[in-house]
Amino acid sequence: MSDQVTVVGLGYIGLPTAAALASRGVNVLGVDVDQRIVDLINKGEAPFVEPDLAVAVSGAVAMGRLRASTTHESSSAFVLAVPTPMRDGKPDLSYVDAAADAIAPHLQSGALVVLESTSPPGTTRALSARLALHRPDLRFPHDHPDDADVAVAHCPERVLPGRIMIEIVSNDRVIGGVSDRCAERARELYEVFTQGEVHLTDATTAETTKLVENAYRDVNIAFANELSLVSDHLEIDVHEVIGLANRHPRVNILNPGPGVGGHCIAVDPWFLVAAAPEQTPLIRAARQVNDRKPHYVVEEVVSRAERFKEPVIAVLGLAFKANVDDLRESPALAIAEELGRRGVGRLLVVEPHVDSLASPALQAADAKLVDVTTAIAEADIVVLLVDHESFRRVRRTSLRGKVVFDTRGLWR
Ligand code: SAJ
Repeated sequence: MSDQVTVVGLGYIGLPTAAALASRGVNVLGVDVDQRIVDLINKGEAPFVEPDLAVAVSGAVAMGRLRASTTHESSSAFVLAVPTPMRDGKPDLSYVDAAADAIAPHLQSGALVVLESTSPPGTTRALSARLALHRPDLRFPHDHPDDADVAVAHCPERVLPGRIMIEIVSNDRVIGGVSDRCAERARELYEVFTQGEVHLTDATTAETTKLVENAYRDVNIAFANELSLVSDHLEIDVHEVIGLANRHPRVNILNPGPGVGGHCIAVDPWFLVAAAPEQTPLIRAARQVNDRKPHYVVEEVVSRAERFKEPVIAVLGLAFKANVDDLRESPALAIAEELGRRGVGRLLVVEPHVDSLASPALQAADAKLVDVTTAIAEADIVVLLVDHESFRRVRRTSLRGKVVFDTRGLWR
């Protein structure tokens, strides 16, 4: 069997993982269904913005350690990093199933299959069973824990967008094997590039641990967001309240914002709710608190706009969080679009990480993408939605005479 590692799915997790392995001298085949992504990578280019990724990809491709393809080959290990979204209130595992079906014909005795995608409890065992259906000639660990031909494990990604290339190496990893032997086998692969500690457990515990990490953050952000509503109601400054409360040695409250976005924190807690609906009222409530926050922000802007005849509204930031170009599941984008749909006023949008407004709702509202200085100069109302570093540098004097709605507390 070749010593090649295949990484399936060349997105925000798969490509950095492929580059990290390749940079340690592993021969990596990256497989993706998107020909455009495959072509870019083979030219040594990264298809999305992430600090240090482009240089890692171009180096790995130039060294001949990383190549991309839309088709599979036999490999000693397969790492699945495909999306696991929520669809119609349920985890959608169709991409995991499709990846399993695609790699099954290429499995040989001794191969390792690792699921990195954030997944509901039980997914890795089900993956083993699905592979077994395709390959009755091989023994799989859900049926043969001690003498399987193929090892199957879960190693959830835990990297923070914006810091992926650092965290992919430095974070501790949790590896859950369908059997103990599977976990040991996966450890060998991850120790090639991981400097953090590698912790072994069973697959269901690893799956649940990952969901718990993101639910923990979601619940804590929801607490901060709820405090922002309480403080508005009491007409006090939530950031001052939190800052003072955090002076207590055992209190560490997160930052309120316009809502929770991205494809992880806003999604993963639902996997826990789906797995244990009766046991998760708190996690569900936190999701609802965070999901309601963008609507609250819209209503607040609408009420501030009422005193202007033809209000000009500057919306600062569309990304789902600071210093990234990722607009997926972004509360800031949702707020800007809703303001556009409601026709609240003339919209001036600032997002330093994009060069055009692709959103049909913003186009229909005739929103203009402008720089921050122009937006503030022309605006009656300035709504800060994302705490991008460049917004921190805005001169406070330029805000004089404007109605300022700073949802992140950046300009306090
Ligand atoms: N947010 C706040 N207030 C805060 C912190 C965050 O409103 O105090 C908002 C952000 O603006 C953003 C959302 O929450 O809209 C999520 O941002 P984030 O930075 O908390 O997390 P993600 O989604 O970029 O990455 C998370 C990370 N998980 C944890 O920190 C527990 C990362 O380590 C995971 O690998 C990633 O999810 C993932 O892929 O699951």
